[in-house]
Amino acid sequence: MGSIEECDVVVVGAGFGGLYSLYLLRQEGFDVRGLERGTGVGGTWYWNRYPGARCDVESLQYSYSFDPELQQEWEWTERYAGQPEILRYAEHVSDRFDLESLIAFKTNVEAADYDESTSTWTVSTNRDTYRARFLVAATGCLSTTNLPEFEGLANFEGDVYHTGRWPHKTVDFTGQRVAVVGTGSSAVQAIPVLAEQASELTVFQRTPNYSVPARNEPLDPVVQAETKESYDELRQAARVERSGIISIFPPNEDSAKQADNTEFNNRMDERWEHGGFGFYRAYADIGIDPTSNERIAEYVRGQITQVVDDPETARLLAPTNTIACKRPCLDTHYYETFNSQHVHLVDISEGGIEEITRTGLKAAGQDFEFDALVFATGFDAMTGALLNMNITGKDGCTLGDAWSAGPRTYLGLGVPEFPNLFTVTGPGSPSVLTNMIMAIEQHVEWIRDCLVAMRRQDLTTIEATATAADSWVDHVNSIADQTLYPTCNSWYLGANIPGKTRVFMPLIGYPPYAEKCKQVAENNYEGFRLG
Ligand code: N01
Repeated sequence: MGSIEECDVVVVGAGFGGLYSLYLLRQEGFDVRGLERGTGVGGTWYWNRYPGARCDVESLQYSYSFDPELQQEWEWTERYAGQPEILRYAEHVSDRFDLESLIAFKTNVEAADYDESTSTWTVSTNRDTYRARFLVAATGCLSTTNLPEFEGLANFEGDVYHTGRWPHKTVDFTGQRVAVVGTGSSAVQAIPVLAEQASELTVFQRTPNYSVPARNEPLDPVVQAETKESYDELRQAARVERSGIISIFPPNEDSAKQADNTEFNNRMDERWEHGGFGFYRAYADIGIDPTSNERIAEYVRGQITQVVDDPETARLLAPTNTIACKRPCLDTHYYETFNSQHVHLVDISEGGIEEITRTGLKAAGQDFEFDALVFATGFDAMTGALLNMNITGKDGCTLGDAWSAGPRTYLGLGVPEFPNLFTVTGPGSPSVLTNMIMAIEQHVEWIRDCLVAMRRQDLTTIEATATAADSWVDHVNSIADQTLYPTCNSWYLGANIPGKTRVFMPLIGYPPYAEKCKQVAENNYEGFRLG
């Protein structure tokens, strides 16, 4: 039985959200503790060590902006940083600002209970217990892995991996027969690298995904130096851009369906050749007009047909659903990989994985034998990590019960019946639909300002009102309903997890959201009850 530690704030998670929370709250004189289940900092980039793991936001923009010296001194080596480099960056930030001394590692939150009589949270872990006025959940949007309950999985005698829980050692697949289940962003990154090692690589695809080339390359030192010279302008421009990312292509206002063929093809070719998410901003109506969307989808299908030699494989790889209503993928030679003789694609859209056997698996009516199974089956996104903490608020109300019809937050920051709990990039905030680090900075700074304002006014509790949360959830949904996002079975909707309530979780539109948060604070935290 561990000890009970008293502090002002407990921050759960030592990824980018947790590290920045610890830094800012300590700076304001709060006694703050970090709890992290891993043995080191980095969050997403600590766990997702699968071959090929790489951020698909460009490195110069997927980084903290809060400290001018930090952003000047850190040197990125590639256009898109790989996982080892991002993890080194997180470790550097932790060392530079001496954050590790605030964090208890290998510490898993087992329960968090709110005590109304003292207005404090008791956070129980596998080690010590913590009692704090405030609880900040910086637990990440994609941190609870989804490993479906495949029949017979325990019987498999080879090695089993999940991309989101990759072992902390080098895994060498040389000479092995490897299966990959899933074709989302993680698989799209891992498959080309696994194919370099495996003797046979078989990909089991339930739904094909659209992917655009990343065109990763060593970062040009001149580009890096020029960016650093005008970093403040770049960051400021990103904050008023929905994606939080500045592309070399300015966002266009015109419609894809109205473009003439030559203009359309030239524009799409240029963006395809340049690579990156700028492709999806070629026309303003990709996300709202089905005809425009289909025209861009058809362009990508055309590219797949050109790249993939075998017509049947190309047909299977070509998605037919709305483009970009699931999270788009960026790749390095994903489609090309299927031209290798030892890489096979199996369509499991009809029957799924039927069974895992001692020596492999059964799917599409066939038996396959493997040395290793790699599950790239994604995450219980946005709510999984929060619900796993077994949080209980006022009157014994559990977060699981409060969210049985889907997550209900105000601004993705506060939850009615759960006073003094803050969710960093929680459901109902733009989070995964914008540059995550930018979204994290905005949230953590808002929380810092809130706690400072409360201290100044001698207040001890803050709780989102039910009315504010209800109208916020309606607002999030009404914006999503104006787009094509709800037309796919995406993890944005929770549709990837059997039994999860289907509701669109992130908010579309970062700049108005940040403005709204600012106004709420200026109006003395309108929509929150202060006590
Ligand atoms: O997970 P996913 P991911 N049987 O949920 C399939 C971020 N990310 O880890 O589409 C068979 O996208 C599932 O099939 P279907 C990014 O935001 C970022 O790849 O449900 N297959 C799908 O193909 C991304 O969106 C980077 O039919 C099953 C796959 O598994 C998010 O993380 C890199 C199945 C899961 O795809 C999640 O990506 C990587 C079953 N029972 C990830 N269940 C960056 O570069 C699921 N599947 C920043």
